[in-house]
Amino acid sequence: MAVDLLLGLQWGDEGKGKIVDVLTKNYNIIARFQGGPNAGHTLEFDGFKHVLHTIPSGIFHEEATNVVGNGVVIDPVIFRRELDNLKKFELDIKTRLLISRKAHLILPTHRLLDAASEAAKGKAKIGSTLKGIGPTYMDKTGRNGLRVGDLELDNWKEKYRQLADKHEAMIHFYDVDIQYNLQELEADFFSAVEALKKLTFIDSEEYLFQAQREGKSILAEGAQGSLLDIDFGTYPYVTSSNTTAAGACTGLGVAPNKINKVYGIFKAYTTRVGSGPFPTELFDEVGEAMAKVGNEFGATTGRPRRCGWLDLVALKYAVQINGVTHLMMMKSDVLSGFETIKVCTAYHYKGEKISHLPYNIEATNVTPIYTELKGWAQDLTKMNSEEQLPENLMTYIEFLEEALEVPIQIVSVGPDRTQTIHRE
Ligand code: 2SA
Ligand code: MG
Repeated sequence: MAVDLLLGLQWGDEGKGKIVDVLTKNYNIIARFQGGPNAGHTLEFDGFKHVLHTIPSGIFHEEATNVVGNGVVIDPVIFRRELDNLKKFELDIKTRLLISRKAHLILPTHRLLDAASEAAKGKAKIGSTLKGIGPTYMDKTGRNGLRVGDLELDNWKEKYRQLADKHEAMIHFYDVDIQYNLQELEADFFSAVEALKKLTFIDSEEYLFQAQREGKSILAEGAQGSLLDIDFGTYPYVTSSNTTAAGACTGLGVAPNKINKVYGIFKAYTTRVGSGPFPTELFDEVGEAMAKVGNEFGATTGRPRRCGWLDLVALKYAVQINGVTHLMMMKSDVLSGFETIKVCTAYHYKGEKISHLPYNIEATNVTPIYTELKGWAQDLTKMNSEEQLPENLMTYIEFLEEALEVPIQIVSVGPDRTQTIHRE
């Protein structure tokens, strides 16, 4: 049985959590392969709104097993909080949630290092979520990291101490004013580790080989978005993992030839949280309206998200990098009421018109060239079939499909599970 992927094609917050939740009924296993508590996946159903960070978005479906893969980084403190928030749902976490022994742990000092590094950068800061993501992946590739599997060893605290002491020296090196009480942070960390140890640790790659052999279906759930990919994103304003399709291979141990469908999720417009270039960003009332109607605030940090028109140049790039086979357009309802809808179809770049993503997409380097389409005024949120969608929205959809050369299979018209239109 093959593995399907679900990935964000922009700068994150495309609505991956909602779609995984909608698709989960078709899969036996939902697996996260990268990122960690920097992610905020929002699910809404039965009048409930729930935000997940590290736990896969299939957790609310009784039949699904959820795997936190080797490519993920876990903060035991945040993980415990996530589990506490799930208590009211009375889920059988021990069997429904499996954690890779090879996943790396975020230490309290990783969070402090993240804060110190950002403070030291001043204006050039990445705008990270301050969850310790960058420093943890640095220790992973630097071969110093502490992994979930280490917690099963007697001497893990020695390894912890060594690493944390080194981090403390590094924090001083940054010479910035970071206030913290390490003893308190560590007490919290150690008690959260004990809670984590009560969960089920597995050799996840082996588990997933077996599952495939037994014909089980697997959905790999991406976090953040393709333009935040460490290799292909707007470096250095990116996250520290591969958010694109290849990341699912390394973050789960899935072979490339086992990947079947690649679902690419995008918003009908664009948002970005944190620093970094964003060619179609709007600084006017149109951008403000998108932010307000779309409730564009970070699901993890609460930061306001920057908003702008859809950037087809960037989207096409993401479709190609990931080999997207099915597109899903989210938050179409937010665009209702604009007289004109603009789409960036090319950039002005060094006196030329280009339709690919150049090395540098800073505003000083590229200017978006827009195609204008007619907007629609109808409220989409109660619509439940393609036939009901306004003609101008259908024109928008067809315009995008032609440019991207991939069909748009789902059009989302609201945050709830039920506000999802499936197209033939
Ligand atoms: P980090 O913390 O090192 O991964 O930050 C590096 C950059 O990656 C961006 N990033 C994100 N962008 C959008 N959504 C994310 N998740 C949260 C959400 C973010 C939030 O769902 O809203 O609540 O602020 C996410 N995670 C990381 C980040 O903004 C930096 O630009
Ligand atoms: Mg999010």
